[in-house]
Amino acid sequence: MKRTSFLIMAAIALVVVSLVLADEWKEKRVEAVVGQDGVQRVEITAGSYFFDPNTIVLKINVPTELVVKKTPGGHGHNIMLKAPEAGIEFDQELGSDPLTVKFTPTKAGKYMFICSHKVPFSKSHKERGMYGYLEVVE
Ligand SMILES: [Cu+2]
Repeated sequence: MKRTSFLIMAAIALVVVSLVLADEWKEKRVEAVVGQDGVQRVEITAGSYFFDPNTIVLKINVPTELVVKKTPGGHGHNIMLKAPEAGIEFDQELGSDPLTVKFTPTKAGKYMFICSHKVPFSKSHKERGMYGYLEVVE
């Protein structure tokens, strides 16, 4: 009986540890606000291995600027999304200066952006949680 409860405790501990160590993705949602110049702007911070926010609601047919800042040091990252049918297409490396990605979304929908970096024999940055969504709404 004692041995059984020890095994159960060990199993529970293992689950807890693996949950803590898992690369988890939690939604951080933001709705773009249209500025006086008619442009909707959102600032995004990119780091190992996340985009913050990672769910961005955009209005359709409104010029958009995503200002992407990389956290200092650490790994190199990029931001990539290819949805030309929706007027959204970018693939740019992030440097120490903020990067401004400009486009006008023309089709409602949910589009995934990612960091496409990957080191051989290891998980890709996307697999580690470095992805997010643009939700284009009417
Ligand atoms: Cu990356």
